[in-house]
Amino acid sequence: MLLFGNKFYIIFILLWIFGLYCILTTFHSTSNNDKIFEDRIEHLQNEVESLRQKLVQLQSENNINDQVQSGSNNVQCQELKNELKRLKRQLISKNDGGTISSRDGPSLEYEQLRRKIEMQAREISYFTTDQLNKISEKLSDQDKENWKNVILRFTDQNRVLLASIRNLTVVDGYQLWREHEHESLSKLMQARLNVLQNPSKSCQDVKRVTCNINKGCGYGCEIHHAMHCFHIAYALGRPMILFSDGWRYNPGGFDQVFQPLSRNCTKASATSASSWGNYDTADVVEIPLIDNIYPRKDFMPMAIPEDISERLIRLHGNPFVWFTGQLIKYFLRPQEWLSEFIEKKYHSINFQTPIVGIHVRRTDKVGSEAAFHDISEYMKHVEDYYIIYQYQNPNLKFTKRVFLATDEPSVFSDARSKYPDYIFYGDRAIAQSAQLHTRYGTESLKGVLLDVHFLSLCDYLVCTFSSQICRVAYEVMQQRVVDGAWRVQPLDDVYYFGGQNAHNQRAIISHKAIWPNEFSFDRGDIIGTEGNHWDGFSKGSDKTNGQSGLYPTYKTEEIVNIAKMYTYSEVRVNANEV
Ligand SMILES: Nc1nc2c(ncn2[C@@H]2O[C@H](COP(=O)(O)OP(=O)(O)OP(=O)(O)O)[C@@H](O)[C@H]2O)c(=O)[nH]1
Ligand SMILES: *[C@@H]1O[C@H](CO)[C@@H](O)[C@H](O)[C@H]1NC(C)=O
Ligand SMILES: *[C@@H]1O[C@H](CO)[C@@H](O)[C@H](O)[C@H]1NC(C)=O
Repeated sequence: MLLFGNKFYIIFILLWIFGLYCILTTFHSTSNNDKIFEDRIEHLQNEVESLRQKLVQLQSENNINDQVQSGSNNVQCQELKNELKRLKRQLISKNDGGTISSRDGPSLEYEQLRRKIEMQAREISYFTTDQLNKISEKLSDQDKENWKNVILRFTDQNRVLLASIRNLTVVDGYQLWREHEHESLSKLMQARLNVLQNPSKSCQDVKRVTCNINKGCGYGCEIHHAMHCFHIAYALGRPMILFSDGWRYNPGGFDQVFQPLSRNCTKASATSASSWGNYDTADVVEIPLIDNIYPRKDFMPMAIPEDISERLIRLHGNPFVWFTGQLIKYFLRPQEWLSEFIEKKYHSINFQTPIVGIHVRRTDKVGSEAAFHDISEYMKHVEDYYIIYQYQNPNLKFTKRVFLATDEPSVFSDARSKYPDYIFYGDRAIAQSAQLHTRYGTESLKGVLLDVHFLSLCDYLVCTFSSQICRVAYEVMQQRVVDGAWRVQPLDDVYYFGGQNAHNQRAIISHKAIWPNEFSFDRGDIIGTEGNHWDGFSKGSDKTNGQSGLYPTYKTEEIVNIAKMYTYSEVRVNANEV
C-alpha cells in the first residue's frame, strides 16, 4: 500500500514538472511585469530543485533500479533548470534596456554562439575536404586538374569564413571584459591554491592528502598524475604534500626545480597515510593513480567546480582545460635558476610572434600508442593558420615562424629542407637528449621544460593529443591566452585527461543514419564520445538508445561536467584589484 502511495507520488511530481514546463513556455509571449516574472522564475527554480530531490529520494526508497528511467528524469529536470536560467538572463538583459554594457561583458549565449560558429565552420571544412578528395581519387587525370581548383576554391573560401569569425572578438567590444575576467578568475584560483597549500592552522591540525610524483612514466605523464592529485586536493580543500625523492627527471627531487608547494605542509607532516577509501574521514590520505582509484567520484576530471562554473563556462570554450591550466600554474612555479635559464633562452633564440607550435612525437610512441604523422600533416594546418591570419590582418607583413618540439632529431632537417619559406625555432640537441637512453635525467628535463614552455607561448598548436606533452603545452597555453580553446589543431585524439570520467556530448539535432557505420539519434540524446576523425564524423555510443558507431560531429555539443567541490569561502579577492 505504501509502495503504491509512493509511485502515485512520483507520477504526481512528474505531472507537476510537466505543468511547470507548460507555464514556462507561455512566458515567452508575455511581457507585463518583468520583476514579478523574475521572482516567479526564481521560485520555480527552487521548486524544480526540491522536486528533483524528492524524486531522487523516492526512487531510492522504492528501489527503482530502472537506471535509464531515472536518468532521463534527471535530464528533464536539468533541461527545465537550464530553460529557467536562460529566461532569467533574458529578463535581466531586457531590464538593462536590451543592451548589455561592455562592462558587464557578453551574454553567455553570445559567447557560446561565437564558439559554436567556429566549430561548425571547421566541421564543414573537415567533412567537405575529405569528400572532395575522395571524389578526386576516382577522376581521370584531366578531370583531377579541374577538380583541384574546386578544392582550392572551397578551402580558401572556408579560410575567409574562419578569418571573419575570428575577427568577431576584435570588433564586438567585449575583449577588454574577457581579458579582465580572465585575470580576475586566475587571481581567484591562485589565491585559493595559495590558501589551500598554506593553511592558517598548523599542518598537523588540518586534513591533508599525499601524492608521489614517481609514476614511472614520461614528464607529461607524471605532471598529469600530480595534477590528478592536485585536482582532488582542490576539490576536498585538503592541502597536498608531494613526495618526489628519486624523481627520474631530477633525483634530488621536485623542489630543486620548482618552488615547494607549501611553506609549512611538508613531508614531515605526513609520515603515515590512510588509503583512498577513507578520504572522507582520515587525517592523511594517499592518492592512488587515477587508473585505479576506487571509489571514483564525480568531482574527478574532467569536472569543474560548481561555485565558479558559470564564470568558467562564459570565459572559456573548454573550462576544464582552463581550470587544469590554473592548477599547473601554481604547481609548476619555477625556482629562480629555472626562470633565469628560460628567460636567457627566450632572448638567445629571439622568440617572436606570430608563431605556430608543432610537437612531433616519434620514437617509442609510434606504432605502440600513436600512428606516424609526416611533417606535411602538421604543416598543412600551419599554412592554413597563417593564411587565415593574413586575411585577418591584410596589411601586416610578417615572417612565418614555427616552434618545433620533437623527440626525433631528424625532423629538424626534414622540416627545414621541405619548408624553406618558414623559420623553424627549436633545438636539435634537445631532441637528441629526449632519446630513450638519455630521456630520464636532469639535462633532458631542462630540454622538455623549454620545449613545453615555448610551445605554450605560441599563437596556435598543431600536435597529437595522444601525447601528454602536447596536452600539457595546451593547458599551460590557456594561462596566457584569453578564451583560447580554439587555438589548436589536434591530429589524432580530441583533448582528454587520462583516466577521466565519461566524456559526454549532447545531440542538439536529431539524426537519421545514412552513411555506413552511422547510428541514428534523437535531439537530447547523450553520446559518449571516443574521438573525432576530423572528417566530419566522430566515433562513440549513444547512451540513450544504446547504439554505437559513427555520428556527424556537427549535430552535437560538449557537456561540461560540473561538480560540487570545496568553495574556499575564506578567500576573498577584490574584483577591482586587477
Ligand atoms: N625535449 C623533448 N622531449 C620530448 C618531446 N616529446 C617527448 N619527449 C620526451 O618523451 C617523454 C614522453 O612522455 P610523456 O611526457 O608522458 O608524453 P607522451 O608523449 O604521452 O608519452 P608516453 O607517456 O610515454 O606515452 C617526455 O616526457 C620527454 O621526456 C619533445 O618534443 N621535446
Ligand atoms: C578582419 O579585421 C581587419 C581589421 O578590422 C580587417 O582589415 C580584415 O579585412 C578583416 N578580415 C575579414 C576576413 O573579415
Ligand atoms: C609551521 O610549522 C611549525 C612546526 O613545523 C609550527 O610550529 C608553526 O606553527 C607552523 N606555522 C603555521 C603558520 O602553521
